[in-house]
Amino acid sequence: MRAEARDGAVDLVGDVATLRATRPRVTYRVEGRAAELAPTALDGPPDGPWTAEDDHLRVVLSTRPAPGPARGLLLRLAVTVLGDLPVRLDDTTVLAAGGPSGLQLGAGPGSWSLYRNGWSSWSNARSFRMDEADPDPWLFAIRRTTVDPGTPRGGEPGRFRSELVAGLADLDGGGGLVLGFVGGARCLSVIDLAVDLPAEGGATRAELATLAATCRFDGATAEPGTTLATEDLLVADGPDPVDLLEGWAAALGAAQGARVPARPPHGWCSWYYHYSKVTEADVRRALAAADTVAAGVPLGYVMVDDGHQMAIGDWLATNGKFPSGLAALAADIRATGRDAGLWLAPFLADHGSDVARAHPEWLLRDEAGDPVTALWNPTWNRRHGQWVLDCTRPDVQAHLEEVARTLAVDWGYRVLKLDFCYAAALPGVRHDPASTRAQALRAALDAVRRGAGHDALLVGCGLPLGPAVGVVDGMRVGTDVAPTWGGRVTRWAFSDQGGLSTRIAMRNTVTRAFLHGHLWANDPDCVMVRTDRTRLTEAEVRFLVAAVALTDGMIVSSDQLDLVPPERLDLLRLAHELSGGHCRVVDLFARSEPERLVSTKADEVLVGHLHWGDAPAAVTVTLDGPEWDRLGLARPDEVVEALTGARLPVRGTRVDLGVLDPHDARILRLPRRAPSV
Ligand code: 9PG
Repeated sequence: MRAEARDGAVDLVGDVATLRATRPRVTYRVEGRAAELAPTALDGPPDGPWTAEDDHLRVVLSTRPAPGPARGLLLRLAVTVLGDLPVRLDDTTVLAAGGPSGLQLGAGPGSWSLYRNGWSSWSNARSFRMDEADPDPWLFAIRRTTVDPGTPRGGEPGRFRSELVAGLADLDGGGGLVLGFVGGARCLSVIDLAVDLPAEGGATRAELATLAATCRFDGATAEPGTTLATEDLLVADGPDPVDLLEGWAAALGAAQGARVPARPPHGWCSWYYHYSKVTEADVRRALAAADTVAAGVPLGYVMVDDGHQMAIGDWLATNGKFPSGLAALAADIRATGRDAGLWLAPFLADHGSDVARAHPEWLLRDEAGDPVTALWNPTWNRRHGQWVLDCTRPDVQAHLEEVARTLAVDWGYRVLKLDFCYAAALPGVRHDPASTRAQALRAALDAVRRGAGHDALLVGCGLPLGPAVGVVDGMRVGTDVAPTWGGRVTRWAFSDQGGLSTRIAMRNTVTRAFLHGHLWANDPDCVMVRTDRTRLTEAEVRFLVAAVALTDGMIVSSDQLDLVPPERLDLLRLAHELSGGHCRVVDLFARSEPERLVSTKADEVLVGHLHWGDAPAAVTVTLDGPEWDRLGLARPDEVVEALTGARLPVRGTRVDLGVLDPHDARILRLPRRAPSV
């Protein structure tokens, strides 16, 4: 891709896609008044950099080739404060293309599919056709934990907002475009796409209205003479939009020093069986079972999830269900050769917590001076919502560091699950007026990392993606699984995003698979294989195992292990055996619920089929000739299906999987030819 100035605007010209007449735009405030720098023309040489200014700001837009295989362009906007008044920066739009000819890609919006990524771990990510609507969840409780309140969606058909990255595919021609920020520690960011749809009954075609990529400075104060730069925006086009998304993830991971474990961590977690009622005895029973009935299942850590704490915010004091205390329990877990893990929501504080009572000045407050409420969770406090710490305060950072040091270093909880982290990035009036919301969250995460030490394993949860890269080792990429699939009522109640639903959780596991190994190890959430206290069918358990194994995510058990039948424990073992490949979600853009996953390993290729449908269906896998060759596959007469053990005949390029139950899955194990030298 190359940038060319034309008539005071910039064109980004690629082989597959061209963005025309893009210009930057900045919204800001001076002495309380809202202003906008929206140049109608940019100055500068044909290949940039290009500038524009008003009385208060000068912007400089520069481009450079992106390193790595993406062959894209990196765009950056630098904003300098002119004059002698401080400026509060709001949105800096690095590029905005507009009008019907603003983006040339294939035959136009009628054949486009947009990959839309959500804000945090729990937020929805999937592809959309242009005539779809993408409203935020209507239920306040779900909206509050999954959506950035600073970037709400309007929800009209044809109006989309993706966070951090967006991909566009031309479903007819096959090519695509990615717009993604390759930094997330300084700014939260959004990509907006608006398409004007044909009028009811009218003959006009869908047309681009706007495509814009924006870094959010959240009103951060910039003093006169200072220069702030946006995160770099990668713009890349190419023949394969799935590859483009993965190329963006690789670029972000490299730019922000991602921590990627050599192999994804694995273990046991108390939450999805015991929930908040967990006791010390439950954890000790799991520990004993891990060495006996479940001895063949790799369980690297044993984690005490939510339910140990005296109060949200007081992480060093246990309640009566943990009589030995946290330090003794960690020592006993570690004595078995496993790592000890602990859940905490480090940036939250309950009304009744010691931390909130002792330090009311630590609480994040709104413009009116009232503490910001992050959520209301009746299992923690029926009467009050949870407050948030202002993590730009040095004393709060010192506190976070000390808590993490005590838990991870002094007591030995080498694995910390950091939950509800979005709270630290909520809008509010902060101690440090120069801090963006992303920087406030990043400072909070950095403090935890400093305290926990370089070797601790930090797993992010309820965490916006961009600021987490480079701090966390593992990252939840979807909403909570549940011992139920989640049918139509769930879909309606959660607006088909967020909430507690194995189906919705597994969709993100698949749609965010390309982040894995580039930004962190993906945590798809726990794999429940039990037969007690569950309404998951055997098919749904297979689906869960298949999705987690094919995407190579963390494999975390959350059953009462001594009650799990041996053949179900075998499924956990099988998940380990099947994982380890590089996953490609073939129909990521073609389907909102992708069903075809290809996991490539050294000696075999696993072809997975996920059946999302609510009715049984006959399924055939077809691999065309070039695909067999590209994957280096031997062409056996029959192949093994991994989840049922069936041997299935190969007929030409087709394998008949038979009739799949609702929410079932199959995995074909295709041996690769020995690599030719
Ligand atoms: C512990 C759980 C588990 C789980 C996390 C997270 O809005 N809510 O009230 C709400 C409650 C729980 C929740 C998300 C939202 O789940 O994802 O794995 O650790 O916390 O409370």
